[in-house]
Amino acid sequence: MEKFPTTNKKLIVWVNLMAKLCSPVRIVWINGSEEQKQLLENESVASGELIRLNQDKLPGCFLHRTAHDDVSRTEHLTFICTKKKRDAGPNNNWMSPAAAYRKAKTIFLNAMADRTMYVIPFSMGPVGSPFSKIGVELTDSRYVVLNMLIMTRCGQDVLKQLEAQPLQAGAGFTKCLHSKAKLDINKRMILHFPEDNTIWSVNSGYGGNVLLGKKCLSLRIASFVAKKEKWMAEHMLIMGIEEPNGHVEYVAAAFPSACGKTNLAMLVPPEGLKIKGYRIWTVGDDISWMRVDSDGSLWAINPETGFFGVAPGTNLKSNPNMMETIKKNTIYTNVLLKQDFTVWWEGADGEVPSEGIDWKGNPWKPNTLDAGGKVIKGAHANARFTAPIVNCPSASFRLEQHHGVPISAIIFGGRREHVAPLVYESFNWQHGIFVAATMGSELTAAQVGKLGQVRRDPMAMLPFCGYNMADYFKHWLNMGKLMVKPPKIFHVNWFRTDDSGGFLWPGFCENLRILEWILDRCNNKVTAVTTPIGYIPKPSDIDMTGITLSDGVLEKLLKVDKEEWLGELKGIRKFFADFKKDLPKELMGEYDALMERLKKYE
Ligand code: GTP
Ligand code: SPV
Ligand code: MN
Repeated sequence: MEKFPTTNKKLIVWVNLMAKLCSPVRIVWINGSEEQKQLLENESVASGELIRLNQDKLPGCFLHRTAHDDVSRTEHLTFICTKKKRDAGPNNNWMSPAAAYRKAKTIFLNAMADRTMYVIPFSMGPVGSPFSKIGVELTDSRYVVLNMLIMTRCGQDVLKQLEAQPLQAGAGFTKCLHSKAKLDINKRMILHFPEDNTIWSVNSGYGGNVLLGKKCLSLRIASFVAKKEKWMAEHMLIMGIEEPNGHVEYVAAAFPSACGKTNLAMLVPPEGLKIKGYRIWTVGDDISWMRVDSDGSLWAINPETGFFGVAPGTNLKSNPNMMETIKKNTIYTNVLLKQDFTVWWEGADGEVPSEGIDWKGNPWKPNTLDAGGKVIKGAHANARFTAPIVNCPSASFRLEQHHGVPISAIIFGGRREHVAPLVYESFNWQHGIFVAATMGSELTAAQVGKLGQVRRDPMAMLPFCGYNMADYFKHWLNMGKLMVKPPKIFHVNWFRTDDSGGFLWPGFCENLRILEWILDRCNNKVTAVTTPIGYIPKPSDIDMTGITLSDGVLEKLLKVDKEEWLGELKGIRKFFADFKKDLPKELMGEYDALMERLKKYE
């Protein structure tokens, strides 16, 4: 056994205790060195966990395939384990901590008997920033280690920071235990113990379930901590929009999984707007930690250092910056392997390959049907890549700044064929929280469930809020009171369809036109039309230089339909009812006011 490279007693005791439970053959501490990373890559290739891709075309890149039933987050197997069931809320699956530990211990027992246990000290946020939190993940998966090395700041610097931390509230580390065990879906559990600052995940090897710094720590545990410490942990991208005069305004945007955060965060200005000289700076594509700084504004950091992005649909047209980002030092998961050891997915650039090895590891040819008559996909719909932010041509120059960036606007959005207009602005902070708390979206391949079904996904946090969402709404209301000038709150929908199901809005880079209106509103440069649901743009205030939509399409995109919204209110009422008397009265007040405004609307 290697000597432990730390003097932190709590850490030493805990690692020993977990090792006793899982019985690994050895313990290896991740130090963050290039040398150790290469060793792990070589071992992974030898064991078959990774396939080394064509090093001329994709230097430093690898392919990984998960188990066939382990391809997206399993929300039904994800639990918040608090002493009181009420504290987990109707938005979470709940287990008592005692029952959860007891059950999980039987699964973790000797789970690493023939394996190495890796100890990954990691920092979410720049090491030493007042925003940052430290975690330590124990895992028996090299794939997890190599992904964590891309997604977080790992290694010796973090251990040093942990040792230097004074014994203050908020210090310490999140104890994260992961084992692939037998990848048995029937014994898969993703357990969060916010009261113990602990996460246990077992029998999965899929990203969101096992890269414990990501959704588990940075959202579920962090949201719980953030409420206590008066800050916010959100499922949001952060981007800077450099205006023609060189001034950069930052916005944060929350869309549910696979609804366009990554694409928006790194968009390239469209032809028609290029002449204005806009430039986009990517701060983050998935998670935002925000706090009120001494100036009374809301400041945000991205706690991660990498992207874990959806592959299908990513191409030079939809996301040229990402195509550049994933050319090197990238781990691809569940994509198609081409004959020349490069990769492909549905919606990639160029021609469909004539053959390859599909995400399940089977020989593949286009348009082959499965037993049920469905076309066999080369890549899984939730195939992903893990790539370092620093590879991204639009990576913000403020990524390492300890205080982050100031946020001018918060944008919420969902995937809605109908009802929600292209963009609208809330009347004020409280109304904005109502808009966010009631947002709906159609399910995607990022979660296990029925595709296309609309579900309420408040703030895009339904799967990630680590406590009772009624208390989360209260926390949002309270945060507004701490700010001198809270950001304006908007809602967008890129996914409205026409009668034949086609998207009405071209989306992707064209979304900058909507961001432009949003910033104009923040800077009081344009007036707007008042509707019952909020302010919408006058069509003439959206700069459409360079694109033409058919007559009436923009009006259709911006339409607020009274009957549709009255229907929407029914769904909202049903959703609110789940929170019983815990729901903040302000939200019911907003509901009633919207109802009144709609009744009067023609
Ligand atoms: P997570 O990583 O799961 O949190 O998702 P994300 O929100 O980052 O999603 P991502 O940007 O990867 O979006 C994935 C899907 O949204 C792909 O199918 C894209 O093609 C689609 N998409 C993104 N932006 C747009 C848009 O403006 N219009 C349309 N129609 N589709 C979009
Ligand atoms: C999401 O599903 O929202 C993701 C991917 O960002 S995962 O990390 O797997 O949760
Ligand atoms: Mn996400």
